[in-house]
Amino acid sequence: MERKWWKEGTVYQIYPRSFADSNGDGIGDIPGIITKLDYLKNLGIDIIWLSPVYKSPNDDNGYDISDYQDIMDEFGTMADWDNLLAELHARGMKLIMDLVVNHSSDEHRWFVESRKSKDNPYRDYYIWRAGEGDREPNNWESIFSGSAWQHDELTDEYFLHLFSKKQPDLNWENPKVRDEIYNMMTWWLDKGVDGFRMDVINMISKVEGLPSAPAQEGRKYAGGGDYFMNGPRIHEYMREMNEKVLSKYDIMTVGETPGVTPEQAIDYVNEDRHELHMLFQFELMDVDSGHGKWDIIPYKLTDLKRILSKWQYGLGHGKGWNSLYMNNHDQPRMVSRFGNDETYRLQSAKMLGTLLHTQQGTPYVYQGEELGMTNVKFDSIDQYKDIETLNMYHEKVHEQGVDPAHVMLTIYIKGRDNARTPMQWDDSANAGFTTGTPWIEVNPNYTEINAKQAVSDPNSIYNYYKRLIRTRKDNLVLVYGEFDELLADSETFYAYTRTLDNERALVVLNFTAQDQTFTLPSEITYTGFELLISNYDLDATQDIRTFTTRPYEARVYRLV
Ligand code: TEU
Ligand code: CA
Repeated sequence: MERKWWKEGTVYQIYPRSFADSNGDGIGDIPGIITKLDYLKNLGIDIIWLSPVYKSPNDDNGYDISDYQDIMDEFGTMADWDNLLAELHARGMKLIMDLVVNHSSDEHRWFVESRKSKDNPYRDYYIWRAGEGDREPNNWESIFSGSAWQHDELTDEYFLHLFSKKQPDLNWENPKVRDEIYNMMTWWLDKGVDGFRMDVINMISKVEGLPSAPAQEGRKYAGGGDYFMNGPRIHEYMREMNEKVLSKYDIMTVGETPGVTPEQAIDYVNEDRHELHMLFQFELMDVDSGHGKWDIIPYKLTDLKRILSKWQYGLGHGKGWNSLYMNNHDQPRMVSRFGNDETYRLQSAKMLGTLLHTQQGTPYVYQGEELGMTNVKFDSIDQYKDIETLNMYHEKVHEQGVDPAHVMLTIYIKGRDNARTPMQWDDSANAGFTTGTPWIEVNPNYTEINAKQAVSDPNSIYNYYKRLIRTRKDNLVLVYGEFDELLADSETFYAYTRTLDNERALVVLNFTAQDQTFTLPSEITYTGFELLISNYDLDATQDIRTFTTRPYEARVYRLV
């Protein structure tokens, strides 16, 4: 076992727009983040992943970048950013930046040039095609609704955009594009950043000829994922990036890779491959998706466990390394989705946190998760800001005639703005996020759920997370130990052991809102045990062969 800082550390994701506003314009900013670093340090965070802070017209809140080497005006200046990095490093913390290079903004100077003429030197920086008659070059659907192609009058051609039409896809086939990107990455690394989270990095290689996807009945466009996810040249690009850039620094890399299986993941993260350190898998995020994310289907605990355990076994024993997350800026709030955000909000948030910090992999905490922040239900679609949500609503309600009330329900369950309401710092106006008018409304439950309350309450989710992070650090078996599942068929418990040489830990999680009796399978033998952490008060000397758990109870023992 080779120890690595990016395996032992805990990552905290900051979505800057919604984190802390320092100047009252209603938008979170870098000086605001700096004022909260002690709060994060106190929690035990080692690594910050900062969602994009680059220059951007904000069609997709910074995931549409118009200058990769400058800072968005609303967020501050490069001097502020330098200051952030210095303040983090002074506290022994690291910073990883979001790298969004599947696409840029249409306001990036490369695209401004590219659209000018068919023989512009930047034309081939993007993916331009002639139409099929008066139709798009193929039938791919944009992930943000409608066609993935936009017609441009000036040259009468279409450009590809897998996301919004203000996010044209870069043409990775062009070696000049790759060199520009590698140079830009090197520039940031030389400034001292500690790694990258790579946005939809498994979409950068498209199948040659860009073939149409099989038509879907009653639908104008179809998902083209088979032709742009894990495409033919993806590993060539990843190895080139590693060789030319990543391998020269002691950094951490995590690829965001929708649709990847554990077998495919190994090809990205196995050490011998020299590509990336870890990936964000989406199988858990899709556990409740039928035909696409907005078709919400029920699932059982065994479905959730099957997915997580498959990834634990799939990347275990040195084959790879997992990233452990249950929410981020694109997903509903973890406690609302996988726990119980009413009667058992505290207990279930702590139980889910226990799961994330006791499997093999690097845990990611999304801002507000440590407070048990919940989903939001705005009355009107006008209160929503997210482009994915708004495009979907428009298409469903105005083009397909779906009942708006039904669409609103799906937004309450799955909409990205659930994660983007402002961070709840205290119970003053606007949750202490801003003295002005926030760019998106705060969740009205901030009077009860906020950081000020949580930091001072020994029983809070925040203080439990603090202990959890400490416990993982103090017990390397929880970091490096191999995973073995117990009671895989149980619809009540998720239980597993972790084993590292002669160290062993046992994790028992009650996923229900009832008291439940747990019996340790007889093949697990022990001569003694020590309670490492639990979300309930309990008699730690009580034998563990069989015991009663309370709603959403979590226990972690060390076995000897
Ligand atoms: O998201 C990638 C992605 O695949 C999205 O479809 C994501 O799954 C979706 O938002 C869930 O509804 C990344 C970023 O995380 C996201 O914020 C960006 O909007 C997107 O890429 C484009 O850059
Ligand atoms: Ca601000």
